[in-house]
Amino acid sequence: MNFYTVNGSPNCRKVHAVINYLKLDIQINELNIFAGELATPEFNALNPNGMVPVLEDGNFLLWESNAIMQYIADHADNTDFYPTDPQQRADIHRWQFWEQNHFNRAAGTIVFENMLKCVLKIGEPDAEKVAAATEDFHKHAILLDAHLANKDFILGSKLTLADFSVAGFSEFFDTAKVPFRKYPNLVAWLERLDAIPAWADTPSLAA
Ligand SMILES: N[C@@H](CCC(=O)N[C@@H](CS)C(=O)NCC(=O)O)C(=O)O
Repeated sequence: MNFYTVNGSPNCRKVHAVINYLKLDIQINELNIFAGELATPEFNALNPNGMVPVLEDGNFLLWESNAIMQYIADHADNTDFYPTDPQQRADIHRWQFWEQNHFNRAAGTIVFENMLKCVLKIGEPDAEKVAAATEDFHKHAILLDAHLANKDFILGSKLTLADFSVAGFSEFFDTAKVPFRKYPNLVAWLERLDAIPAWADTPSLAA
């Protein structure tokens, strides 16, 4: 299998961490977004959205980070990380939908406005967008913090795909002033993740 990724992409990091955690034999192909490598006809044939991550398994092409995480996790023997029990699977999928539609949509907007715009030299943060996304973030962080009150990980005592998905943007939270430090259970959970080598050693931005 081939994994196409861009250094600095939180959605790619999520997949890359799964590859490392499950020790999967998948070829990593790093693309340079600044050199236009996501805008070529060749890359468009892999993903017509022009986005990473992408997985290629023979003739099968898969985009969308959470779908890729599920697919590759099914190739491992580790049934704790992506259990086969239908309710546990549905629970993981629920959190993966939630992170894309709510938590990381809010966090990702703050990261884009407060950090990426500066890195990419494409203007100042839009204060109205930051304020709206921050309000939204608090709403979702309150829920996550309460959920994690007596759990080590999102599904309970064991690490699963859900944790890597929801934590996708976390390495940028401090730099981008995402107000997560108000939420002690959320902070403690991120610290537990950072103690897992496969997660900690797979940052979006290589040190
Ligand atoms: N929902 C998609 C989002 C993918 C996405 O936003 N990828 C970004 C990098 S994190 C990208 O490729 N951006 C390039 C562009 O928009 O031109 C997923 O989870 O895979």
